[in-house]
Parts: sequence; C-alpha cells; structure tokens
Amino acid sequence: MIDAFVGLGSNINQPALQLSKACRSMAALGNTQLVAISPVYESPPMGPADQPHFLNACAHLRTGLSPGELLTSLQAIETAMGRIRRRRWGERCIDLDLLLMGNLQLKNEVLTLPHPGLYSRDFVLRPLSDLLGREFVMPNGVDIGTLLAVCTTERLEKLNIVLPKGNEPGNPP
Ligand code: A4P
Ligand code: MG
Repeated sequence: MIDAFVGLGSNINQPALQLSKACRSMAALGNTQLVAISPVYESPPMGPADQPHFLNACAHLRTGLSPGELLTSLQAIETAMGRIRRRRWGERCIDLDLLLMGNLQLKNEVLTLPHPGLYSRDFVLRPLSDLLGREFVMPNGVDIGTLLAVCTTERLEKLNIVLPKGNEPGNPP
C-alpha cells in the first residue's frame, strides 16, 4: 500500500456537488482507502479569465493500485461524471490530478509524478499542506511551506464545506 494524494478541481455544474461525488467515487475504488479530505478553497481561474471561479480540494488515498492503474481509475471517474475536454485550462465539472504517490518521480507518455503543476500552484499546495503540514518535504527536497512562500497566489478563500469520506448516511449531497 502506498500513500497517494489527488487534487480535485471543479468550476461548473455545482462545483461543491461535483467534489462530493468525486470523493464518494474515490472512496468506492477497489484496493484503495480514502483516508482524509482537505478543506475546500475557492479561487479565480488560472488561465482563461472568462470562466467561473474554481473550487479545489485534496484527497489522501492509501492504495494497492499501481500509478498507471490509479490514473486510469481517476480518469474513469472523470468520464463517468461527464467531463468534456474543451480548451486547455478551461472549465470542467471535475478534474482529478494525481499529485503525489509516495516519493515516486516518473515521467512517461501518460503520467508525470509528481504532477507538473504541484510545486507552483497555491490552490494545490494549500489543501495539500492541510493534510501533510507545511514541514512536509516533497520529492524534490523542498518543504511545502517554502514552496507556498514563493508560488504565485490565486487569491484563495477557504470555504465552509466538508466533503464526504464515504457513503455514510447524514453526509451532505
Ligand atoms: N497526466 C500526466 N501526469 C498526470 C498526473 N500526475 N495526473 C496527463 C493527472 N493527469 C496526468 O490532463 C491531460 C493529461 O495529463 C492526461 O491525459 C494525463 O495522461 P487532463 O486532465 O485531461 O487535462 P487538463 O487538466 O485540462 O490539463 P492540465 O494542463 O493538466 O490542466 P491542469 O494543470 O489540471 O489545470 N484555476 C484554478 N483556480 N483552480 C484549478 O483547479 N485548474 C486548471 C487546470 C486551470 N485553472 C485552474 C485550475
Ligand atoms: Mg487534469
């Protein structure tokens, strides 16, 4: 089993609902446990400005899947949730990025680990630091706090939304 961290993003079709659905789907993945979910943050879009604000969060998984299998599983969730790819950095109902898998560093045609945007985006680093702490050292040898201090800010706002860790009754939709 290996610890994996997934970045969730959504900016259309009721983003909070989309993030909740994605969490339930990840909790239902085989050979995988959803350990924790970060708070949710809102920010203006990085990229084309003529689209709604994004909601972002980060999930901690513990999995026996290989990196390729986990990526394929996350893409299957995106597809099942109706994701349509329009333009680069454009609007999407759900984006599931595989940020980190243990200390793995790899690059092939379909997968780069850590995720190429991980070290430079505060909408990824902030929720990740909520799960791992600012002292956590990334595979490149730099701690999250240092990366946060030098990355560009997308003016994040922490929201009062709690995402579900599974299918327990009483969870928000
Ligand atoms: N891929 C390679 N490595 C990975 C990985 N570690 N995790 C490949 C996931 N995918 C990986 O991804 C394109 C290809 O990357 C996949 O086929 C996969 O094989 P995609 O999800 O189809 O496309 P994308 O997400 O539109 O592209 P991209 O460039 O990855 O966009 P980003 O980096 O995800 O950025 N603004 C705010 N405020 N918040 C956001 O969350 N997100 C984006 C999208 C733009 N602006 C944003 C936000
Ligand atoms: Mg993506």
